[in-house]
Amino acid sequence: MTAPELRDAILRHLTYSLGKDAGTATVYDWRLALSYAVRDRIVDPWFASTKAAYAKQSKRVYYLSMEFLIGRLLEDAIVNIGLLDEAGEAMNALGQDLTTVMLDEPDAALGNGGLGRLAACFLESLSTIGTPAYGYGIRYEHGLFKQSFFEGRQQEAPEEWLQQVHTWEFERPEAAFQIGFGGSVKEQGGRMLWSPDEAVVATAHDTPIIGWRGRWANTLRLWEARAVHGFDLGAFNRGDYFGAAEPEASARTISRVLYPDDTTEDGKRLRLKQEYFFTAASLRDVVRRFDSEYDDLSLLPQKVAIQLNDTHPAIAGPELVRILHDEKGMALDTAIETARGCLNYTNHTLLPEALERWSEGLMGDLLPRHMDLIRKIDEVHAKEYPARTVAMVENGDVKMGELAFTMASHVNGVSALHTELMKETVFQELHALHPERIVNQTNGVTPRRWVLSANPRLSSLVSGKIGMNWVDDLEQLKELEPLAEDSGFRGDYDTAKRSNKAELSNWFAKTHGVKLDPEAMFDVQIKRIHEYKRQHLNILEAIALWQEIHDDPNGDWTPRVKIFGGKAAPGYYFAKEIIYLINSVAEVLNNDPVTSKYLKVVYPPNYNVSLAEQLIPAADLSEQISTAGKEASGTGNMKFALNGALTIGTLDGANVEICDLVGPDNFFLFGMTEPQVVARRADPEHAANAIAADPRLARAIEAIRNGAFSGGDAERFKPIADDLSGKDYFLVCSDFTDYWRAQREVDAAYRDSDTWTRMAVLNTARSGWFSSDRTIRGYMSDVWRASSALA
Ligand code: CBF
Repeated sequence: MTAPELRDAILRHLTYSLGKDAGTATVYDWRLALSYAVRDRIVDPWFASTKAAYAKQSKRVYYLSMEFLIGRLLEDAIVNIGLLDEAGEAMNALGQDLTTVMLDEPDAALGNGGLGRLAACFLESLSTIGTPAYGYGIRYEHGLFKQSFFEGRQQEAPEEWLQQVHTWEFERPEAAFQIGFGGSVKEQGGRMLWSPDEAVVATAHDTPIIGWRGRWANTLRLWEARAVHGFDLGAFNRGDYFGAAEPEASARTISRVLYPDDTTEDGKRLRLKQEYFFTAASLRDVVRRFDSEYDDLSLLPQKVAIQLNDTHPAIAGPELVRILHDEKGMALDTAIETARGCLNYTNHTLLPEALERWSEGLMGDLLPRHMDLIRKIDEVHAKEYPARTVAMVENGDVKMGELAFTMASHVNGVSALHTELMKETVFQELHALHPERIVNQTNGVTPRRWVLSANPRLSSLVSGKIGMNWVDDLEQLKELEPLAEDSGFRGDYDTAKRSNKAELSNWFAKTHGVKLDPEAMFDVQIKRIHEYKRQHLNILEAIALWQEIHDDPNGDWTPRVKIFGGKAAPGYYFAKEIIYLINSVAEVLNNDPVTSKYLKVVYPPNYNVSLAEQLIPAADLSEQISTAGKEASGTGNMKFALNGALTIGTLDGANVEICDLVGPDNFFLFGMTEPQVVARRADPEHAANAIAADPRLARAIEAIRNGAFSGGDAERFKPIADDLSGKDYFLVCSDFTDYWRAQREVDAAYRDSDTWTRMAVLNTARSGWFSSDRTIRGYMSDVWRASSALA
């Protein structure tokens, strides 16, 4: 498509789809018109892909996930269909700026963090590779909350992405399934019949996901909950206006918000309803599609691979058994085997609080037939493995990890270390019983979004040297390795980074009124706020550094800006205290006339995918400082390394593989290893000993305790100071001294700009393995046994 053709298409949509005149159209109108024009270009390859999958009778992959953190879609689509230049020209011809128009799109924040963003990267890679696939999830009316700060504290407001027209989706009223809850189970004619006493309708909304070069498009199908009988006219006519709308309001609750607070019983009930709602609708859809092509259910595992993204859709095991056994009449044992042949489970965390458990009472009440089947599945497994001591139902709880494991053909971890720890800890016994089941699939990120689009300066530098094929085959970045020794290339690489930093500084000045010196090191920690991720270790180091600069204001300090970004779960008290502390420290440091030229702390609110796309290309240093053994993989760490930020990190998650690949000389490693962490924690005095051994650490904690960041109020951050010097479960104090050492090495390295750039180039050149295309190929061969339909 040429630029003039695209311009005409945009104008056509502006006029006939939106009913707007070019003279009065706003940026929003232009964005919608452009999106429709681009979407038109995707529909044909999308249809062709669907038809090809049917024609070839391909095995399909179904990715079931409570979260798809897809972010903005317009730029992704334009880039993948190769229309970036044409779109720029077309918008210019219409008197508009393409970037401004693209930035007008709200982020679709249908996820919390890594797990949801991984799902989005996987969808794009599946389409790039040409694997017939569907993503299935929930069309949340409100995605992850909007974060703001009031006097340094996190405030949460509802996210409203659907208040604007969502141009990418197609509603499918014909693809709707009734999903039941509660009720009872009775035997009828030798079969168990579940009669729910409550039901909602799951309605499909499809978004095409186009792969790189526009050769294949898959579907993200998100379910919305609606009432079976929408509006109660009788109640309305009686004057009961609220009652008339009640069925609709109550049904819609299910797809209203991402992760409702589940600290209350009602919250838990709603969350389990959400999980069953989208899983059941998706499985119905999968079986319906299968039935339309085949009439032999034993073929199901050959034609269908279902990936459970964490335990959230683990109810898929009993639900598929229920469909096969209760509805289709398959023998129970065969139904269990057939379901297992289709299902696979990814574990994303070993944190005990994140391993889901549902009380038998709740499960039995909401899903009585599933509760029976879970007990049956457990019995069958126990019979097969009589020496087994772990059960799926224990102390009145259904353990979803055990259920997912037992009902899966393959179970995977998301980095080499995490997978080994899974075998040794949470799934130790199940692994011993099924030693072939656990496989590793280290995470990856899509290079289209995270390098090509996010970092155009680096991308054009790379493409100018090695051509464009790295975008399909990221390991080709290896060809840049010799260029690390080429001073001309290093100069260009450095210029690209400096320009990214200058751009970010301008943005900070414009949107937050903060002036950042682009010459300073940009030291970035962006991720969910969690104790195990240890943002408090980072801010503690900032405090200690601030104190040292004060001691020697004329010292040879390396200017640094510490940039934080991330949201805390609304009910997570300690994480919110950490946010409050960071903002309070920032207030003091940034206004300190002695130190602020060397050290600043900034924390832009409402961290999301789009902000990550801005921050990562401008970062010099990537903070990956979790307590070893706690971060399953991380994916931000990969994005930073690809974009030439050096990592300061522990041997945790995929940091281990990053360090191996880029080389320990190009990585600032510190901290205890996982076995050392376990050993250290056994010493009840670990924090006190660490503080006693490091006066710098003692002084920094003392400053928090005595009110240096709270106007003298010693109570304000007492919980943090007490935790650090007391329990300190995540071993901030025990790792502080080595972190400080590594940070000073970072300072020294940064002062030698040429050496720093050489290290950065090597990070880019050696991180190509972290493409999500590689990860998806791994799943295809080791887990799904699926192939590309493009071959
Ligand atoms: O595997 C993707 C990511 O998932 C998490 O975010 C999760 O939700 N459990 C982990 O915390 C990350 O380590 C991991 O990269």
